[in-house]
Amino acid sequence: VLATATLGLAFAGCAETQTFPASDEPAEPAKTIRLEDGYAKAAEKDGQPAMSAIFGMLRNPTSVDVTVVSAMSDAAATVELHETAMENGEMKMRPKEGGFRVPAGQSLTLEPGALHIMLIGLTRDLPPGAAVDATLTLADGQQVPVHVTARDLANANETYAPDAGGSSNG
Ligand SMILES: [Cu+2]
Repeated sequence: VLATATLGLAFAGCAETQTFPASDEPAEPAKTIRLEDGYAKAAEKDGQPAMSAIFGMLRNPTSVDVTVVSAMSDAAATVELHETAMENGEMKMRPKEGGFRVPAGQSLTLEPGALHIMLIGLTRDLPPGAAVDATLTLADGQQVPVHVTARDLANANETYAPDAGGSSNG
């Protein structure tokens, strides 16, 4: 009789303990990527060109590969995921095919002259210190908010691939 009672208790306990063990970890475990040490290039709405970009380190603390497939921001009419590459002896940037893939447990650096989140057609001036918000969309549909601050970047003026460059507008 005693054994049967204990077994019954064990079952009941099992059914009630489906929750995760208590811990002191922050409420939000790392479920997806995040942008660390992010910043944007300070630029003017009526600048020539009216473009900026977001840089930083995309860190993926999860156990699965994560791919950023697109991005948007209220600071720009168009936001593209860009890479910079040598073309005919000139550094040019162009949309990164397939987006930004961040392998499980690794990180991907976005920096001037390399991968970056391009802001095309600025909707407002982005002076140094200005806040820039963006949203990254992942391959699985998740959306990751990004908050960065604009700063002066003297050496982040690249030529956008669709524009041959070199001509002066009158
Ligand atoms: Cu670009």
